[in-house]
Amino acid sequence: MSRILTVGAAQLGPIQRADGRARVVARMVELIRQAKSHGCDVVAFPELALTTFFPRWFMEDQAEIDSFFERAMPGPETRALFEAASEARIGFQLGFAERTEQGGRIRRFNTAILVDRDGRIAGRYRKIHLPGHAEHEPWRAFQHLEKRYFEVGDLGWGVWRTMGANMGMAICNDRRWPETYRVMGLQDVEMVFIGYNTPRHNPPAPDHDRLSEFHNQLVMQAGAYQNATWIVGIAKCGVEEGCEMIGNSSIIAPTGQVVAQALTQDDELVVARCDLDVGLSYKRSTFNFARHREPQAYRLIVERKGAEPPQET
Ligand code: ING
Repeated sequence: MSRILTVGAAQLGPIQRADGRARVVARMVELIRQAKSHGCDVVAFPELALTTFFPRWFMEDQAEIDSFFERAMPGPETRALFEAASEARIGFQLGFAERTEQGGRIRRFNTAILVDRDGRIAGRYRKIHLPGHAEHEPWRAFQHLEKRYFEVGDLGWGVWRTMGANMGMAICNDRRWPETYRVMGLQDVEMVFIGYNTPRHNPPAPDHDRLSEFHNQLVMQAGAYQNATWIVGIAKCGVEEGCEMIGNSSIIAPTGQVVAQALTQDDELVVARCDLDVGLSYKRSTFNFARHREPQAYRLIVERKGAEPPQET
């Protein structure tokens, strides 16, 4: 008896600065309605799905910055999303900016949660790989101040047994680092949700721009195959406040194949029937970690942060 999970990647088109949360939640509820009509068991939304991608601006007024963060989840404006999903008996994954009081101080994270069919938060992840910079760099066409507005996540990459599968999460830049997938692979993950907001233009390396979708797929297809897991990549995309972000939302099988992909850079539900047992033949052969891995040879990966060239011989 195969274990089929019908998954909806709920890609979101642009959210402008003036678009309130209620308007965005209404768009998300419409995607849940579509997901219900396609028999989806779970729907995944992008990174920072409730607001425009605010790290593109340099801000110093903490109240203005905090206007992009959620103090409660669900909160007054997101409760409608939780209610729509639980009424539809659909679980979901949601990315948002989290402001929380922890250890007697305010902490701010780029967060994603996994919510089951009953509306219960089953898992939480806080983004670890924060790209960009911490200070204002006016030479850039737009800023990328994730290192200024968020702390590095403190939860690691967890894997939770929920909705009949071993599910994990990562966020955007995490998908470019192989360690992200392997930490979850070592927890026998079967499906990883990765929301992203990826500007097409990368000011420090404009020659990479034309390869944006290729790199997006390359890293997720590799991560899926090398860890025998499904990967659901979900974009917030289109032109937000003059800044284009790529779509290319994809549902990728443990074989490494893209089984479904978005066609637009707008709100678009991408659906696939995912057989959770497809990864088994890989976990039992090529990627039988217990049989084939040699951790004693991998120490540099943990002990060294930056690359150090060989000594002159
Ligand atoms: N965005 C981008 C990402 O990793 C980026 C940052 C853009 C990196 C282009 C490299 C090239 O997809 C976020 N939010 O991490």
